Amino acid sequence: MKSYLTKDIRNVGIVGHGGTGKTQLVSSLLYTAGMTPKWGKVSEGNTTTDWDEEEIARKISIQTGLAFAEWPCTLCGPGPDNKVKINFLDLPGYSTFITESKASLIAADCALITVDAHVGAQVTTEKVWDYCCEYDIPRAFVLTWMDRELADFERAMESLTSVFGRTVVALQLPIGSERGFRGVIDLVSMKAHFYTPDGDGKPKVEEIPDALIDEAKEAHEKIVEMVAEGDDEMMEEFFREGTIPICDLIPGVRKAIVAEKIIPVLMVSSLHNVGTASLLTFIADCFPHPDEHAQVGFTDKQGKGERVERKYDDGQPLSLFVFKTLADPFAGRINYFKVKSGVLKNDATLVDYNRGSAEKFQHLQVAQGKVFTEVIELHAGDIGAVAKLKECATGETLGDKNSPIFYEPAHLPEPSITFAIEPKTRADEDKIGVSIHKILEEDPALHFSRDPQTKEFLLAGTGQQHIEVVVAKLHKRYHVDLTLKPPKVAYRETIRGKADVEGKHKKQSGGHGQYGVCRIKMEPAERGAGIEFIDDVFGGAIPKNWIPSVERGVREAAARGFLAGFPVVDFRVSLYDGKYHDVDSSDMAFRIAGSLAFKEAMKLARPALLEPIMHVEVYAPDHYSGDLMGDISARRGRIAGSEARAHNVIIKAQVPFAEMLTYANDLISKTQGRATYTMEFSHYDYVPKEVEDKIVAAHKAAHGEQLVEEEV
Ligand SMILES: Nc1nc2c(ncn2[C@@H]2O[C@H](COP(=O)(O)OP(=O)(O)O)[C@@H](O)[C@H]2O)c(=O)[nH]1
Ligand SMILES: [Mg+2]
Repeated sequence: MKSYLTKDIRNVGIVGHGGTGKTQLVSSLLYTAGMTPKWGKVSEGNTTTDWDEEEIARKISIQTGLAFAEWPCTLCGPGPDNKVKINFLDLPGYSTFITESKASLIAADCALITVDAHVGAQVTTEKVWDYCCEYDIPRAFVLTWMDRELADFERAMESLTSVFGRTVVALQLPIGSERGFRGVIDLVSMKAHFYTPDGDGKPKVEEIPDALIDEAKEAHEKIVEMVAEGDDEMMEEFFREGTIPICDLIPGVRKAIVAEKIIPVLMVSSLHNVGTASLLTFIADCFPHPDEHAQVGFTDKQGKGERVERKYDDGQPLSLFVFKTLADPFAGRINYFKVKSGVLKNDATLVDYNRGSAEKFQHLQVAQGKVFTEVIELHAGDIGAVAKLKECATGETLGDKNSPIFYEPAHLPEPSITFAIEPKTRADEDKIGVSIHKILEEDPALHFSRDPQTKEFLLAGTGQQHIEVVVAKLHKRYHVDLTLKPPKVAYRETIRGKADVEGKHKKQSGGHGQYGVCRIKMEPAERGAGIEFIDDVFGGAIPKNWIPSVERGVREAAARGFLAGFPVVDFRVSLYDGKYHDVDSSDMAFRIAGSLAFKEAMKLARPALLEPIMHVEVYAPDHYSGDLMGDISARRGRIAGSEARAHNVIIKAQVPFAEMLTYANDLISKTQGRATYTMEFSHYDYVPKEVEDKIVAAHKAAHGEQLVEEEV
């Protein structure tokens, strides 16, 4: 295949709410461009970018899919050499897997945000918009599902401008609506593109039908004004001629998009292949090439040192950034990377700057979904794949050994839910470490650890579905069988009152005795303070070297819990007096005294349970509003507010995490899957008394009553 120069490359991230049709769109664009002989459908499980077995089984995207199309660019003039290479990053949209989108969008230089033409902007639409802002990439909206019942161009535009502002502007008008959607009017060239539904995706270009001409002219003028604004040369031309000729308008629109002065809106029916060729031409003509996207590297991994300027330029020293690692059970590890500067040649040996090791790039490839094609070189800005590097993984920079540089990896949120997993057999337990390690390589949103107290294996991720997918992968790829236990709520204990007590440890059992006495005051501290220990001993009532022993005794006892075995936090202890014995006192004696004093104090200081409270946002069609708010109240939630968004409502609430464990499934069944929600940790708050009683009783039933008097 031809090797494309930087200016002829477009790296497009496809992002948007789950189910808006990103994967189907990429599949139809590839078919229209003649890249795939067969037209893949999500419903048939044969699209190019959802090729993983979990994706096919669940009919949703879970990980980044890579693909590319070659398509003519109008600005490059006629002839066989006028094609550009469009790299697509098909990114997951369901909230559980959105971290993957953020991690891979870092490789894009522009983004298409898909929006359901019936629903308008949704929770994830705003979220991916924020990612585009963070990476500072130009973007366009694509209205998808234009063929569906109740698809409504004007209402979708209203929704987008109300959420994202007046820079959002339509570059197309629909021809026909709902099942009669037949094409688009290109408002830049002022031509009508008529498509045959379920055809080859290429339009017949004709004059604009009379019925639409007035509307089209008005919309065209609006674009001209927006493009001319802030551009002196164009403004002059505009005033002189009253308009801007179409040959100057395409570069003008392009410039405005690249400068993020306008956010264009286009439209398609991916399922019926209407509008796809027009969209490809838009990407080739109006989206930036990599070198229009500023990049910066650093002299150190943390990005705290000096900046190093680099450009997407073949003439600069070679560097590349790995944005995604796949753990393929057959091919081994595959790394997706973006060439950030220089030209990468097949068989090159590079230095992995993060590890200081050498890596050989044998069999340089480009990916069309799971089909890899070898290439001889990749120019600055292009995206490629390579298998069998020794160690290198996501987030690392490689390059020329003489010109080290580090590119900052994506900032990903912490996992929000933790499950304990239990190997089914001894053989499973033996295999678990190695196989999970492979999955961790391809999934930066996953954390694996072991509970130091219970010795349970813990998997933390972005949601229940995320962990279920990991368990399914472990089973299918590595034949490791696990049982997923219900997630645990991380309760804490604290005190509401004060206490002033003595802890005395005295033992005389022949030979050496043990003796230590401490007096402490205990009181609540502010939320989040943890444990504060103050040394208030005067006149050597306890020698200096035993004071840390008392503190240790208090902290160890606090970690074991008092009411129900959860760590006690947010209190202050001041040690103000005590007694010791020249021979019988020891570190151990004072530790025990500290622990006894703590337990004594807990009895008096009105102990209480704390629970994590989550900030929850639910997004749903507005007629579910009453129902959903009632449901949140029933979950002990507090509604913080609700906002109308076109025909949808956003409900914001604070809800105890313990009541949210079943929410994902309950919300689907309450709304036939038409609502979505996001959830993040907000703060800790007291558990209501009747709930607390139940938790304490359950703990006692499981662990017996020995808590208070147990030995250190
Ligand atoms: N009628 C219709 N269905 C579509 C269209 N685009 C996607 N779909 C369907 O919507 C579902 C979700 O599509 P998919 O591409 O997986 O969405 P993604 O989550 O955004 O990648 C699939 O069943 C598609 O067949 C469209 O333009 N029209
Ligand atoms: Mg998808």
